[in-house]
Formats: sequence, structure tokens, C-alpha cells
Amino acid sequence: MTSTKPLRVGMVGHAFMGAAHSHAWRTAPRFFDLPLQPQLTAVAGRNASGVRAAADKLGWESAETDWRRLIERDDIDLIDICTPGDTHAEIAAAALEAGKHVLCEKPLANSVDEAERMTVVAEAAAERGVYTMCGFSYRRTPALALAKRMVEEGRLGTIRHVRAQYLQDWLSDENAPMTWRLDKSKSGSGSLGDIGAHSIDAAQWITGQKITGVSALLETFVPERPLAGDLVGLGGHGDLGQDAPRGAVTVDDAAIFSARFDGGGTSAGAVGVFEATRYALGRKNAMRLELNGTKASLAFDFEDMNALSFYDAAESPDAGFRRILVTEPEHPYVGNWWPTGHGLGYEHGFTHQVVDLVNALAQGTQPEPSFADALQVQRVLAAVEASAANSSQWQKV
Ligand code: SOE
Repeated sequence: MTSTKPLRVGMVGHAFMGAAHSHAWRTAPRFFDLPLQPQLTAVAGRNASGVRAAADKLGWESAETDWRRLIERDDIDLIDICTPGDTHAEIAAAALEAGKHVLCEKPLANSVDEAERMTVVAEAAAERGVYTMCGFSYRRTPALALAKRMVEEGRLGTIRHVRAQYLQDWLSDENAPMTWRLDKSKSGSGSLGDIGAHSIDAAQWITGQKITGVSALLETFVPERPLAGDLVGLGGHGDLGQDAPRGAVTVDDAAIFSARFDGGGTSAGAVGVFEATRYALGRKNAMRLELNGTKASLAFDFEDMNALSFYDAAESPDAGFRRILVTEPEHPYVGNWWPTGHGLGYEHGFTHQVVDLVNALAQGTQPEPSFADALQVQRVLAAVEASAANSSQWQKV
């Protein structure tokens, strides 16, 4: 049902996530009948010329150089936080206090303490009809949404194993320059929170089970990196060579951990292995998940994001894994796009995130993932760091 009621958005930050979110706000109403019509009202950034250029390029009606102006403006209904994690708590609290809905990028915060406080404020705001969502966008990849549907339908039986890897390689060059993602005071953690958080959220959401404990190790392969001027995004401005001044990397380059799951209301909790790294040379954005159940297995790799591999033990043993091309109209989200086989991309997850958020706001229901869902992820991140700091000792979540 299409309506003309606007949803006026104010976005904080305009780098990689800002561009992805802008695309989603612009595109969602063009491919989905939405009960509220997103308007790209204002974007905030610290640099006046930079945010003005971003507003023009990304389609925002106005530009502000202080996010607090977005909070003050009465022509904004929702604040979209696309900044590093050290700013999430302050911006979200101010927005909710001002009665504005909040979409906050992942991970929710840089600590459990911050995430707990954000969740308390969010749950109080929900009582007033002001809602929040955390941007774990991979839930909206059609193949992963189909995986969840198959698990819920019992197609896999009891889940025994969860195998999650998130492999990138943009830091493999030891002279790749410093970026905010390598500064703990900005990012909270490295591979663990930046990409490992996606694996944790997806694994818990698809299995319907929560992680209850972990044993972990973290590694920083390159302890110092060349400093560059106005670093933005992934890896800054390319290789600055040996002689540039170097700064300390204060986060993990790779995170590896084992996990126990709670069984989701049953006594049969799955066991899991997780890996997140920025040094898997040749792997560009391989967000991978494999589930082994008692009846079937499924496997996903974001680098082949329109497909799901499925092995059904009920089929003849030599049937092997078959490839489900997740482009049929009955598959999640796909019917609103192209004919079968034409496929979707990374940006579609963000558009579907907007669709689900707008529908929940119009219905007055809690969008998912909630801040409480994101707090659970934050607790797992903290448990991984605590285990790694204590000789990989088992750490309850
Ligand atoms: C960088 O690792 C990154 O951009 C993450 O920050 C995003 O959340 C992920 O979607 C893609 O990779």
C-alpha cells in the first residue's frame, strides 16, 4: 500500500555506509510500495565543502556541519547514524530524546556498557512510539533470508554445526595506511567488530539460537601502519611506502573463536567456529556461513551472493550439494526486482533494510534487529575479547 506520508530522514556521516544508506533511501520507494515515503532531508558531516558535495552527489536536500542540528530540526523524523562506533551512543540518545526514530550502523557501540545504555533508552522510547533498528544488513540478503526460512521450516532438522567466516584482504599489504577502522578509540575493535559482528548476528538470527560462551584468540599481524592525511573509508589513500611516519594499530587484524549456542529453547545447542580477518589474500568480501543439521546442510558465500548451496540427506546420497539460485519471485525480497536469474547486489541488502524499517514504523512495531538484538552481539564481541585476553579461556556471554 503506497501512501504519500513522508518519513523525513537526517543522516550523520557520508562515507561508505552513508553512500550505501543514501542509495537505499532513494531506491526503496521506487521498487517497493511503502506506507511512508522516505525523504532525504539532510546529511551532516564535519567538513562544510565535503558534506555539501556529498549532499549533491547522494541526493540530500540540505547539508549540516553539526549532527546536533539534525536533532534540533523539526523537519526530520528519523536519524540514520552512519559514523564510526565511538559516536553511536551520543547521537542515538540525543535523537531518541528528541522523539526521532534511529537507524544505527553496526556494531551498535564500542562497548557493552554503551550498548546497554542505548538499549535502555531505546526500549523506553519504543513505549512512546519512537523506534530503533541496528543495521546488520546481511539479514536482508535474499539467500540468507531464505536460509532462515528453511531453518524455521525444519528443513535442516536440529542444527549441530555453525561455521562462519568473514574473509577480506584489504590490509594484506603491510604498507596500507592507517584508517579509523584500526584505531580502537574510534572503531572499538578490528575485524572482530567490523565484520565478525555480521557473522555473529547472521548465525544467531538464522539458527534462532544465541551464543552462550566462546573461546577465542585475536591477532594483530602489523602493529604499525603509515599515517596519511584525510583518510577515509577502507584502507585510506593507497600505499604510502616505507618512509611515511607510522602510527600504532590498536585493534585486532584477525579474530578466531569457537562458540556454544543455547539451542533456541531446546536442549540441543549447536557448536560453532568463527573467523574474521582482513588478511585472507584473495578473499574480497567472503562472508560465509555453513550450517550442518541432522536432515540437511546449507552453505552461503557472499561472493556468490545470489546462490545458496543445499544438501538434503533425504535425497539420494550421491545427490551432493545442489545450488539454489535465489532469484525466484517467491524468494525473500526478489519479486520486487528483476526476472529470475538476473541477480541482486550488495546494495540491495540496504534497500531491503529500509523497506523493513519503514514497514515496521508504519505498523508501530519494533523493527529488527532491535538494539537489544545488537546488544547480544556486543556481549559476544566482549566475551571474545575477554577470552583472547585470558589465554583463550572459555568465556560465558
Ligand atoms: C569493511 O570491512 C566493511 O565495509 C564493513 O564495515 C561493512 O559492515 C561490511 O558490510 C562490508 O565491509
